[in-house]
Amino acid sequence: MDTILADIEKIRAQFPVLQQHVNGKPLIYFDNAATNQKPKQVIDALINYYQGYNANIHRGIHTLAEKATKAFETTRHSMQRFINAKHAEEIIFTRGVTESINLVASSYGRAFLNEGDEVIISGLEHHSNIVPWQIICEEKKAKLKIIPVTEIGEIDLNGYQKLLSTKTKIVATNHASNSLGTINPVKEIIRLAHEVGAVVLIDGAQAAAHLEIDVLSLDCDFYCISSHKMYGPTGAGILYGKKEWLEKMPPYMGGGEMIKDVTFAKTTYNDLPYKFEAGTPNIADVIALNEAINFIQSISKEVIAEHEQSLLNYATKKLSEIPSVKFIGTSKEKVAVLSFVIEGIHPFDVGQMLDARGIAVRTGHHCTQPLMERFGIEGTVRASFSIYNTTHEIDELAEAVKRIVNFMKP
Ligand code: 7TS
Repeated sequence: MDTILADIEKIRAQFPVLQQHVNGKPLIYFDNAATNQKPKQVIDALINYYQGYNANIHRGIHTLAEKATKAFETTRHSMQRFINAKHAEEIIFTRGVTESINLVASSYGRAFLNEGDEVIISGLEHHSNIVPWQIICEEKKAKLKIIPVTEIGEIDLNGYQKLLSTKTKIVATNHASNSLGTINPVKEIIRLAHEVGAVVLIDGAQAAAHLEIDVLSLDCDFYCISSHKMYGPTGAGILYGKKEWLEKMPPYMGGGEMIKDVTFAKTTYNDLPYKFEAGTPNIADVIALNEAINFIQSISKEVIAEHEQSLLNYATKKLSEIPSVKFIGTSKEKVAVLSFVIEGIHPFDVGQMLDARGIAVRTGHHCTQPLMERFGIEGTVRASFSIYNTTHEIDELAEAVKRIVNFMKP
């Protein structure tokens, strides 16, 4: 069942970037896990802000400043509903997932990590959910432990349970893997971490546009989202944090907006969420993010997931018919990411040859070098699908891969 098919041309028409040829061929955009394309309503929101009411927020009393502030805060409330957070002040605007994770590692880590404590991450993580923990663990003399990954690219839950102990202070993992697509059993991961008193951060970069997110039901302590992976602009994102933690955490950056009162002797900090929003934020992009949420909700996550799953199944079937293609990551529960290698051909060469036919994929380690090492490879070719992709485009990909295989045959 794929409800969207009847309307696919209407959906595609909303994305101006798709209406072009690349290297003489109609663009086929399969690099959605890196960043997905923006519907016209998001682009219009950016233009409307800059042309109509560009002003700094929260400080001015003039009309434009009030209008901009209202639009900015509207996104906070939309995001609260989008992820089912209890309070709007639990939504902190950041530049994206990378900054959100760094904020927690630095602020929570500085306040609550001690020598000998342990932080657990999984072997499936993006470098953004590895390096910030390495930095704070080194500083605090804490230990970083890694949950093993199984042969099909899933988190090994038994291995995870063996790592958990009263020394565990933080568990951080992604909701879905950017390299393999694996959807992780985050609810179970969170429940088990809470049993030993650890807090849990979920990197939702690859979930926000594809999966229902309900932070109350998940009961995660922190959840991170990047706007640009959910049809919104680059340079914006959120950190969701439970109020009880955010209130106890020290500021991440100092500056304007995050203070109540400053003297040279002592500064008092602002209330949530502003305590974590120092300086002029990314006003335009946060305002336009609201339109990305509206776009997703106008279709519904359920219908989006249904379409993307049918594309994933179709692509898996088509590419599995090509003998030298080997999939990396074959979990049953996946978002629409298909990673593969072709025997004897470097992923980079495959990417270049696909680009020559107007097909955009990502090749390489996808910022998950330890995961690539786990599979004994340097990288993969990754095709990731979105609401505007079609089975016809997948036929083109399969045809192109077949040609590459034949062309490169020794
Ligand atoms: N975590 C995951 C799971 C990701 O996929 C990414 C970006 C990040 C964190 C970092 O997000 P950012 O918005 O702060 O950059 N992933 C990718 C990718 O797969 N290809 O390009 C960027």
